[in-house]
This record gives sequence, C-alpha cells and structure tokens, in this order.
Amino acid sequence: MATPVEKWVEESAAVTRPKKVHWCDGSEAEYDQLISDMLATGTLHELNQQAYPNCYLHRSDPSDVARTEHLTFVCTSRKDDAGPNNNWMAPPEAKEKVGKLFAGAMKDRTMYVVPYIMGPVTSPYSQLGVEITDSPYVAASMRIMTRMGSVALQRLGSSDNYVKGLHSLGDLSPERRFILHFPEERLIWSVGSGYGGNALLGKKCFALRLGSHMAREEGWLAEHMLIVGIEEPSGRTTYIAAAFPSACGKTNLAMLIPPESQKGYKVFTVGDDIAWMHLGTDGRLWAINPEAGFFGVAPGTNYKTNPNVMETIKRNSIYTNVALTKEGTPWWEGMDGAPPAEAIDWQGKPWTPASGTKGAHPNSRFTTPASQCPAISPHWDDPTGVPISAILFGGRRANLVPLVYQSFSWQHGVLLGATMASETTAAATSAVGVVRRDPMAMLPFCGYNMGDYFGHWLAMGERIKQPPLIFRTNWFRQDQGGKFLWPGFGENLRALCWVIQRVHNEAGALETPIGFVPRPQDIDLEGINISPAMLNELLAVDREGWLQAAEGQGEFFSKFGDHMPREIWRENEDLVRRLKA
Ligand code: GTP
Ligand code: SPV
Ligand code: MN
Repeated sequence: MATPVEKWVEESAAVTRPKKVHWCDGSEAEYDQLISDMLATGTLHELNQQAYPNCYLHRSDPSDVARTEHLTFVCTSRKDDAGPNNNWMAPPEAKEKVGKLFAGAMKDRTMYVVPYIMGPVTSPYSQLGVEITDSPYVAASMRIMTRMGSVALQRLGSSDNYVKGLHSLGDLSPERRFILHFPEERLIWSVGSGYGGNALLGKKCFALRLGSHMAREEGWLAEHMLIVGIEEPSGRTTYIAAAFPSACGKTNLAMLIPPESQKGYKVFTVGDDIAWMHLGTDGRLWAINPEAGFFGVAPGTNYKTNPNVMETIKRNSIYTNVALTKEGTPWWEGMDGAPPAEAIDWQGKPWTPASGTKGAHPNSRFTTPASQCPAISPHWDDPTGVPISAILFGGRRANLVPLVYQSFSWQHGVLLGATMASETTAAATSAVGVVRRDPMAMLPFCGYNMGDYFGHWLAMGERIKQPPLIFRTNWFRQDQGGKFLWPGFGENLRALCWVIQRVHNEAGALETPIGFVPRPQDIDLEGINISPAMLNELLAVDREGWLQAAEGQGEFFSKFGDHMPREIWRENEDLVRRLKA
C-alpha cells in the first residue's frame, strides 16, 4: 500500500511529468552528488576550496532575486479569512490558473522529493513537511536549512500529517510566477521562482504563513523572530525573542559579540529568523527555532559587524548573487577591506569599483548550517526550546522611535507590535527605503486576517502565566545630517542589558506616554563615544510626532473592520489620551 506521501508524489509526477523522481535521503553523498551535478550544468560555481572548503556560488535569474509579495497569495475559501493584509484568490480559481503552469513543468527535469522536519528532530513542537521541487539548488539548500531526508521520512511514517509543498522553477518568468498558500489543506504551490522565501518552502511559506494559521488554531505563536540567550557575568542567562522586518538586523542581533567594555557577557544564538513559541507547563513561553540553517543577507556583513557569521560561512555554504573575486572568493559591498580591483558581478559580468553598479546584489545571501556558528546555543537543538523572558519589536526608523522602550503591559505590548512601521529593504522586490506599516514584522508573512492575529496575541497573553515583557527597539535613528545616531551591532547589547535588568526588576526607567523609556543613566555607555546630547536624542519622545502617528494608525486598523480587537483600539485611545495630557 502506498503511503499518503507516496500517493501525493505520484499524483504530482502525473501532472508535472519529470524525467525522473529522486527521494532525498539527506546523506552527505547525496548532497555531494547534487553539488557535482550543479557544477556540471553551471548552476553552481566552485569557490576557492582552500579558503572556502565546500562552498559554492549560485547566480539566480536576474528577475528572481527577492521575495515577490505581489505574487504571493493566501487562498482561503473566504476572502475575509485572508484579510486585507494578504492577496487572495479563491482556491478553485487559484488551482485552475496555476495548475496550468505545473502541467508538464518538470519535463526533462528531475523531481526531487524533499522530506523535512521544521524544528528539532524529536521535539513535540516540530512539524513535518515535504517539498517536491525540480530545482537541485532548492534540494541542496533545504538540506542546510532544515532537518532533511530519511530522518523526516521516518518521523512521518504512513501519517498524512505534513505540509505539502509543490515547487517548480517553471520558466522563471515573473509573468508566470505565483506563490500560493492553501492553509485549509496545508498546501503550498510555488512556481516561477528559485529564490529564497519563494522557493525554500519550509521557511516563510510553511514556518510563517501556514504556521501562523496553525498556531492560531492550536494556541501557539509562529513569529518572524530571532531567538538569543544572553549570559551575564553572574552566569544568569535570559532568552529574548525579537521581531524585526526583513533585513533589519535579526541575524546580526542573534549572534552579536559583546563590546570590549562589556566583559563577562556571552551571547548564544538559538535562531536568526523564525520562532515557534508554545506555552510551557511552567506557565512560561518556550521557543524553538524551526530552522537548521541561516539564509542571511550578505551586504554589510563583515568581521566588525558580525564576526560570528563570517566564521560560520567559511565552509559548507552556498552563496547566492554575491560577486566573485579573481581569487575565487565571494565578495559583497561592505565586506572587510578595500573592494577588489576587479571581480565578476552577481550577474556574471566583469566588474570594477568604477563600474558604478553593485558587485553583489543588495539581497545577495548565504545559506549556511546553524551548527557551524561559533555562538550557537547549547540549547538550539533542544526539543523543549528555551524560555522567553522578553520580546522585542524593532523597525528601521530614521526618526521618532527611541532606541528602546518598554510597554506598560502585554496588551500595550501588542499595540507596540501592531503599530510597528519600518523602512522597506531589498529583501522584497518593491521600492526600498519607504516607511510602511509592518505589524510585528509579519505583514508579508501572516497567513490570515491580521485583525484576528492581533486578537490571537491578546488571547495568548491571557493564557501565559509569566508573560515575557514587551519592548520596542530602533537601532536606526538618524541625526539631522542622516547619520545613524547609534553604532548598532555589538553595541546593541547595551540596550539588551537594560531589557534584561527590567526583566529581573533591576533597572530604572522614565514613565512616558509611549511607555517606559530608559533614563540616560540606565544605559551603560562605558567605552563608547556617545555624547549626552546624542543619547538624549536617541531616547527622546516627540509627543507631537507620536500623536500624529497614533492618529494615522486608526486608518490602518480600520481596514480590518470588526476583525480588529476592541482592546487594541482602546490601547491606542489610551495612548492618544496620555500624549495629550
Ligand atoms: P532577513 O534575513 O531578511 O530577515 O534579515 P535580518 O533581519 O536577519 O537582517 P540582518 O541581520 O541580516 O541585517 C540586514 C542589514 O542590516 C545588514 O546589511 C546589516 O549589516 C544591517 N544591520 C544589522 N544590524 C544593524 C545595526 O544594529 N545597525 C545598523 N546600522 N545596521 C545593521
Ligand atoms: C526575509 O525576507 O525576511 C528573509 C529572506 O528571511 S527570505 O527567506 O527570502 O524570505
Ligand atoms: Mn527574515
């Protein structure tokens, strides 16, 4: 008797008609074979194997370099369930329209069947997925990003409790590209893209869009959050989860290195992009990282900003859309040292610093095993996860939002997350640098009506006996001249120290209309060049600006109609009242 997954693979093969079907076992030999096949076809290029053992370069189609939110749909039976935060198509219409693109799509290609686990292999919080793909690059990347192969198939057995993901490169044309989610069937269809969140279906499609939908039904949280543990000199470790929008600093914060002056602090990376959080029997919120690798932004990454990741990506990593030096090493804007005198750019063309173009694409990335990170937490693979004491919501904002501040309560914290806005980045194909509302950094990833999502957060707050404290952060405030006021990166630990001390009732704060803001003396500035005037600017609360923001907020909330919880409206009204007082 065929198992449910075997049946689905057969059905999918009947539609897509591959020349061959390969079930991935996740072994090293299989990975090596995938790599050598891709080297032979030119899908991968070998990097300098002395300097970067087992590292390769992939160049994606120049029209396929980032997530495409306008081509991403949530296909629920009722439009209202997807909400105004999602593009929607009725499931029958979606299947009709996009089904045509799958017909014969794998002709002359191998179909890879990729079984995978999101989360630690034995964790009760982990979930199973199977991705069918005609991209060997996706199959190899899934081996880095998830627990992939026999281990997953064994856990699945003859169960049909898994998320189905059907993926084809199609013809890579944006005209025929769709990323469809069917939460009611736990199904993903993705065609026409081979890049990142569009194609590695375990990540945004499963762990966030379908994940958030499941989490609401089952009473947990699936969030776009890093998870980090901070050990103080006393030996006490506090775990923090932080939601920042795409390319706003999650990977960097997850593995920061304490500054010289903060002796005795240690930072442990649990996850850099996604957190699945469940209520523990002890009344606390426990988080696992569903992923097994990092798909991180290359530009701006260097030994000063993120030495841990620089060490991580030296071996067993796949680079996508970075530049290639004459020595066969990867390069990108913002890497250490001077730019190479000549290189091959991300599109494979000769490049020099005088070319006037970017050598690496602004959304070029590396795919690298989490286990290689020097800062990886001893608990990163722990089936129970880690207990979360604080949640941060942080955007990229040139003005208004202070470096760090704390909400008055869980409910007020939900407002802090719900009102987050951030300047857009190259992680998605649209204008870069415009402030857009991105509640909880989940606007592109919430798989259902966002009004209901806020309601779910409120409901979770009721159920958590020891809820994490909620904070807002902003490492990106600028001075009049457009320069960052805060040095960021490792120095962000100074803000985290205040957060940790607040968790343990050990730090003071100023009560302001927007929340508890640290007083200048509450942030340790030992060994860093920040003038008192700069610190004042970083922590300033601009009442007029906040009042405008709070009033504009109503317009956004109104879009969700009666899905919008009254409590959030009330929190916003309270904020306005405090600002006017
Ligand atoms: P996704 O993988 O898209 O979800 O991004 P992310 O949130 O993990 O962002 P990441 O840590 O990769 O950082 C993105 C960009 O922001 C990089 O170019 C970083 O160098 C830069 N960045 C990260 N942290 C800071 C910071 O504290 N200050 C400043 N100024 N830039 C930062
Ligand atoms: C993001 O955009 O938040 C990412 C990259 O983490 S991708 O996997 O492409 O979505
Ligand atoms: Mn992300």
